[in-house]
Amino acid sequence: MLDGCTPWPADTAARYRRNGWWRGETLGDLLRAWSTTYADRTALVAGPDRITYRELDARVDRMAAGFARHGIRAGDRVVLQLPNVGEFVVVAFALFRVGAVPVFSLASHRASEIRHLAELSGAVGYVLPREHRGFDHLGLARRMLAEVPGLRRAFVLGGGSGDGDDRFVSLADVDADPKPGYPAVASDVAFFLLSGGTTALPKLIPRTHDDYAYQVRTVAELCGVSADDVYLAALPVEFNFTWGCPGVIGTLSRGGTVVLAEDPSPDRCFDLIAAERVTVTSVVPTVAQLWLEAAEWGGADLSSLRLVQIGGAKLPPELAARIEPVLGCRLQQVFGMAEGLLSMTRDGDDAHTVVHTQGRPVSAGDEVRIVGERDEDLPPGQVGELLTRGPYTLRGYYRAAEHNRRAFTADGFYRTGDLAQRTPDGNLVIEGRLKDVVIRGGDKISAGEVEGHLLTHPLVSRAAVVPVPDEYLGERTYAFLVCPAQRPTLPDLKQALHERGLAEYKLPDRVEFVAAFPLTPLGKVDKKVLAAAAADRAAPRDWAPAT
Ligand code: OOB
Repeated sequence: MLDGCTPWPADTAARYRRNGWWRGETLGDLLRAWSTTYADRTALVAGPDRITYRELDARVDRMAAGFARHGIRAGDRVVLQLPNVGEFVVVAFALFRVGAVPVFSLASHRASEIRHLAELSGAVGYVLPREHRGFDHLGLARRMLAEVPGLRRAFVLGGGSGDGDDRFVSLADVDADPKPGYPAVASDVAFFLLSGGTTALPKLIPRTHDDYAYQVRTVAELCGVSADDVYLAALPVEFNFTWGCPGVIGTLSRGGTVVLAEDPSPDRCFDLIAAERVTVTSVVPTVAQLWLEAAEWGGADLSSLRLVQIGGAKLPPELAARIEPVLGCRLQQVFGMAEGLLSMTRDGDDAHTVVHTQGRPVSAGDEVRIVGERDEDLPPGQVGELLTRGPYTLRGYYRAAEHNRRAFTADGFYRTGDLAQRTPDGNLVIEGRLKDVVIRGGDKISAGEVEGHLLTHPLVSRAAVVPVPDEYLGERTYAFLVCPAQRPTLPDLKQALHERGLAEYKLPDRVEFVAAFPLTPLGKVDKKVLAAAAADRAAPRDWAPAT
């Protein structure tokens, strides 16, 4: 396995193989097999483009050879930042085939995030759009190539640099005659997902070919995906939910059709659902709410939908109860994480289970513990931290030995930071979380990361970021600041964060200045008190000055 990753213990890996869960197949080889079986069926619909399985496989082969010709080798890391376009799928599989490892960045990431991901992963390449939603990615790439020493090449969708710099390659020129025999290995890392962020900077989650192929096969089976299904990728494709739960890969594994939406707005998605006869899709609760409102207006033809998966953040039961009657299809609640574990309600579940729980883990190999403060197992009905390990859950973040000692138990359980209880009939209910994260819409924002940026402002001496409940986004970001000398203006603060290259969605929605922070008996900032005060604007703020 790639240096810096934590492999599963040998006896555990052997058991996963013996059980037929890990089959020694790489994702690149699997695409070849699917394209042989489903040759002339439509694999991908993206904008005006429709491509068959055979064409997809051929494009992947040519691009893999193209990457090899441009010096990308097995084990090389490549930051992949593309919106929902067909090229995302082609690039990802081309890199899988070569044995190179894409790092799935978000299209909304800016200098701060891309620099960190490129440095941490030791990336040699960066795949990006020339421009997207008015943002000059090419300019960002120029900066990254200048600032990150190991980064050698930028592959640009929509053209090269245009000024003769040969480190910039047009993605269209990543094309060569295919050659057989790439060295990708199934037990090795296929790609990196990003952690939802409990630490100041995002961590990299290694996903192996073996573990991801197993996840996708299991979920596609559980969701009854067939060649008749049409999956709408409404959320960003690089999100684990969209990519493989069953998502893009799960649909391809069964001969179905993947339709890529530029954004999850009801306007765009309802047209695609009607035109392409979409049967399955996955959204976060915020998007589900927008879809419900739009569907209640009437006029949309959603009759082809059979299943809407909702996950990524807490789905309020009132919203859950409206899904089936308004959208006219089954609801599946999904509790998942880029790190691995997926828990889902099932087709045969009764209405109460589907509306009020997040279902059960998808694999017989998933081990879940709900524990109290001393890591003791709690009985059903009691709320504690959810720990998990299993055949598609990581054993360690990439190059993060110190953090891993805290994030995992000695016997390899991942501490999710989520608070959950198990119902007497074995379903999980997510009750909250211990980790210092704001879940704004579907986006995970690390409080520590935003605080770190706020603290670089010369007028800010202390910063604490907490979630505040929001009707539309579920949560918003609320920043408490201590500025003893003088208060910065809001536009000034926003501008400062912007200049530091922080992605837009991480900017605090609201800022409040206080004289001091409330402290816990151990002298730590008491974020529970801060969060309660943020939720209740009328609450007193007379916290004693910190000593
Ligand atoms: C998904 O993955 P991530 O990595 O962006 O975020 C994981 C975290 C979980 O640890 C939990 O805190 C929260 O998001 N979460 C939920 C939830 N689903 C995820 N909290 C409450 N209820 C739910 N249903 O978000 C993700 C990955 C794959 C499939 C679905 C979601």
